[in-house]
Amino acid sequence: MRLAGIIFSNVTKMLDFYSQFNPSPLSIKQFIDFGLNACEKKSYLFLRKELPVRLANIMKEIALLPEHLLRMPSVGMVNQWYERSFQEIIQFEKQEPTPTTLTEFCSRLVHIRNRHADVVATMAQGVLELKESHEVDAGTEHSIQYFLDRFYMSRVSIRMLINQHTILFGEQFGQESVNGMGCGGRHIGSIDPACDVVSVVKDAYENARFLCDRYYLASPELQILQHGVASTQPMPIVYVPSHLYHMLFELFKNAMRATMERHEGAPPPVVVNLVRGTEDVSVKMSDRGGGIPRSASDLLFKYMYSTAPQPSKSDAHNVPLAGYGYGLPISRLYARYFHGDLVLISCEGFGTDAVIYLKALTNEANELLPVFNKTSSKFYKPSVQLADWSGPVHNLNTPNQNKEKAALQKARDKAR
Ligand code: P4A
Repeated sequence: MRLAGIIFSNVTKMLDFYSQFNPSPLSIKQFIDFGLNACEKKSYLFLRKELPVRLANIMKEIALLPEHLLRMPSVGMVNQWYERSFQEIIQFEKQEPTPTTLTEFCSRLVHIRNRHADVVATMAQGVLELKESHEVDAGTEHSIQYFLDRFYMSRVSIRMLINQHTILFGEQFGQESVNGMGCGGRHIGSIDPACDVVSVVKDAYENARFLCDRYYLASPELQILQHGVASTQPMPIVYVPSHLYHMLFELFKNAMRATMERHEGAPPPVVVNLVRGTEDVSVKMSDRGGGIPRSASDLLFKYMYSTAPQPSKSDAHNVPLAGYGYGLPISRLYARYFHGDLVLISCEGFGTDAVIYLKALTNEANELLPVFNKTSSKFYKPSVQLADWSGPVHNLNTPNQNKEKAALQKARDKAR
């Protein structure tokens, strides 16, 4: 008992210590410059401080979650994973970068990455447990949305750091073998300095089409345009291909599902427009799937609304395409992670445009990281917000939120 107490108070102290530091955001340019002059000792010295800082910053926010949510078993499990990983990394605090220590550090990072593999699904389970056991008011829902955006963004950033280090310095992974990105050593960690947007678009399309064909026995064609004209030119960008793929795959699944549900007979194509501007690279995906009303489009990015029981294993073959899950909110985080964005512009009755914006310049593509401080912590104490704009005109008996949800449910049911 006494030993547990000592360990507990020590970890609490270390958390307080590391959470005082702000995370240091890196730009894609810095990741690349660092990777080109790869020095394992420098990387080790940076990460043994930066990883605990990022972990401590987000763990402080976990501690501020609504009591009800913190008590859910899945959330407790995630919390324990973070505590364990934090403890393991601060073991390196005073260890000189000897060859043995560097090797141990690398395999510890791989171990930690595996431990956290199911964090997204487990946290979603926690939110589900909360919804099933408690009435969730609007203030709590807002806090949870605020937290999950920051929590998943923190996780994306920590995985980025771990991937860069382990791909650059881990010996068991040759440059060629990670995530099927074996394009002859061009990659710098998980970054491709000549990531061909056109081939990532085609790849994501083919994989979404596979699911679409299996479910609907047909699928929309793909049309790729550059600056509005048909083109077979590659468009290289400096980016993390897996992040871009993740966003595009999600958007293709939605576009195909809406299109197939709307059209019997020949479905209209999904059109992807690529443009490189001076500030942004924009990828716009347009479908003619009938669109969704404005009141419902915000809900597509809400975790609480997207959270629904997973289909049972025996039903699994019935829902292969899009549907419930954190697909859109997490895709938007990937876009925002390097200061891009993902927006939906829907015209109800016609179709939806989804636009991914990416920074065109590597020195402007900085990590966007949650920082724990007094300002952020006040978002976890939902205060009563008095409206200072008149509300929408609506049926007195129907709270507006319910109307929006009903509209989205209707759009979804149509798409089933
Ligand atoms: N119309 N437009 C979209 C959807 C409908 C849409 C839709 C019915 C709604 C929910 C869903 C999948 C599709 C679209 C492209 C998008 C997003 C929504 O990127 O055509 O599953 C969650």
